[in-house]
Amino acid sequence: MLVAETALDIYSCGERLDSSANRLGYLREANELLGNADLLRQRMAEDGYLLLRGLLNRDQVLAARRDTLEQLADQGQLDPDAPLMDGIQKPGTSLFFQPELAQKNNRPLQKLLYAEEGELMSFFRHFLGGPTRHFDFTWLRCISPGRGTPSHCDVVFMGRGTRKLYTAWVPLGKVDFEAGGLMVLENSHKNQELQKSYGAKDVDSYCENDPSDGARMANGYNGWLSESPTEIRRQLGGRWLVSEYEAGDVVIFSVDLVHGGMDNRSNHLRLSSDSRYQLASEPIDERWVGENPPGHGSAGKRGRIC
Ligand SMILES: O=C(O)CCC(=O)C(=O)O
Repeated sequence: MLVAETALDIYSCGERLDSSANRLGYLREANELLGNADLLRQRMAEDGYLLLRGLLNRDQVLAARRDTLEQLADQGQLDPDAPLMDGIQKPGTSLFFQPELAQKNNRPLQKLLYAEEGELMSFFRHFLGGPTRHFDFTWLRCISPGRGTPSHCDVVFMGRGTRKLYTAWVPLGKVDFEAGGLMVLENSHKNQELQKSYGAKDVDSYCENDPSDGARMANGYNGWLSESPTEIRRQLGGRWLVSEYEAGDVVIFSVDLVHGGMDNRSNHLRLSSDSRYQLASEPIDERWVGENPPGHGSAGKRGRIC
């Protein structure tokens, strides 16, 4: 099926993406490779991502959704007259990033993402070929109607350990094109120039001896590659690849892959989590581990002489 035939209306950062067949396409599924770790690794090298439909237990995903929405309801963020599981906000509130709702032990989301014998950890042991470690910090997103996440690569936020680090993007419930969801830029993980320039940055590092870089730090460099998905696609080539998602689906991708979020044009919150996995034997980015990971706070900043 050609995207052009379906007249897809995809928006990101307020821009409508060009739906020509050479500019917009669908993510391809990798489920048929699940039994073979070599083929999964080959596909990852080729595509920079793996879309795995129904890998996760749907009931566990919905339990994580319910628990997250209950926490938001307790905070008074949801419309009390709407069904909880619809995730309708109280008028006048705006939400985006809610990691603190995911940090507590024994919550359904923690079990879904990190239980040793759960589907995700088992998948990563198979895919990575050894004992696996995950970051302790979980990026939980409850995204209000409005703009999605600008284009970026994860490496600039978490590149102080191994580069063989993978993100699992997990929709917490159905995410159709109206609600948005993850989109990735085809073949961008193979762009050596990008990796040497943008991909060598670290959002929390700054030049102690360079006032302009220091100033940039003080202003809070946000790590985005571009806030125009149209312009970055024009510069880097490839197609934006998109999909609708169901509870249980997961997209696993490389830290070098350019990706972003589609705008949420629905009337409800879009819930998803992104979590990170690597071989336990490889170096890990210290900003994202421990009981209270320092993250991008002052303890995570690193000055250097440039
Ligand atoms: O869900 C989104 O809006 C973006 C997700 C993302 O940037 C990530 O998983 O790294």
